[in-house]
Amino acid sequence: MTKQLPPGQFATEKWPILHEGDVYEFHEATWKFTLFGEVKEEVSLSYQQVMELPKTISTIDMHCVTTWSKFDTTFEGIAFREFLRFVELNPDVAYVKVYGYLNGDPFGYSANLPLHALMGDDALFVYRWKDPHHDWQEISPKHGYPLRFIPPASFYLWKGAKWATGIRFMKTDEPGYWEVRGYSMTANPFQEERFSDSTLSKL
Ligand SMILES: Nc1nc2c(c(=O)[nH]1)N[C@H]1C(S)=C(S)[C@@H](COP(=O)(O)O)O[C@H]1N2
Ligand SMILES: [Mo]
Repeated sequence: MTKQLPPGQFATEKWPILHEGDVYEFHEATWKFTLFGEVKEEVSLSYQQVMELPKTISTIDMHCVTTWSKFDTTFEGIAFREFLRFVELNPDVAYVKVYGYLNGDPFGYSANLPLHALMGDDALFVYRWKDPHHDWQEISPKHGYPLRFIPPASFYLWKGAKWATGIRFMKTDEPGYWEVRGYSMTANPFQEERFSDSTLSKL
């Protein structure tokens, strides 16, 4: 299958590393994953509880707003939808924020996404990967170990929180870490939605 590069992107075989701040150091005893916001009851899951969830393997393209795209990385992880079994959503929940570690703050990084876009096999909290040049291996600490969100390819990769720590359910859309700093709320690479103010894309 021939794939289309989104406008303004180039293909890379390597998987570059990009993030703000330091690299999270995993300690199973203190690690937890929290489901909160517009839910009947907030819940925190242990590492063991998360790793017992059903696994999904899928091949997902990554498009970074800094213009590299990496096709055909195969990930093993837990589909976003598997976490819905733990919470009863309040009426009219339509958006989520996926949170990740940033510089000592478990909820320092976040990215907003529409809930309806995350129900498939291509919205995954991942812990292993492989590609045509690499055999199965753990997600490295720099790529987000022990659990890293990979968004569907219809979103730029900043929507994929490394060192994922939880999901907040929301009735209305709310900007995350990069969205507050001028990046697009909707972030579709095929529409080249890089910045929230489209005049900035001329930079
Ligand atoms: N916790 C956290 N997750 C993050 C970031 C970050 O700074 N902190 N950066 C994002 C950005 S801007 C990109 S492009 C991707 C890069 O992922 P990679 O380094 O695995 O390629 O991670 C995203 N997830
Ligand atoms: Mo990025």
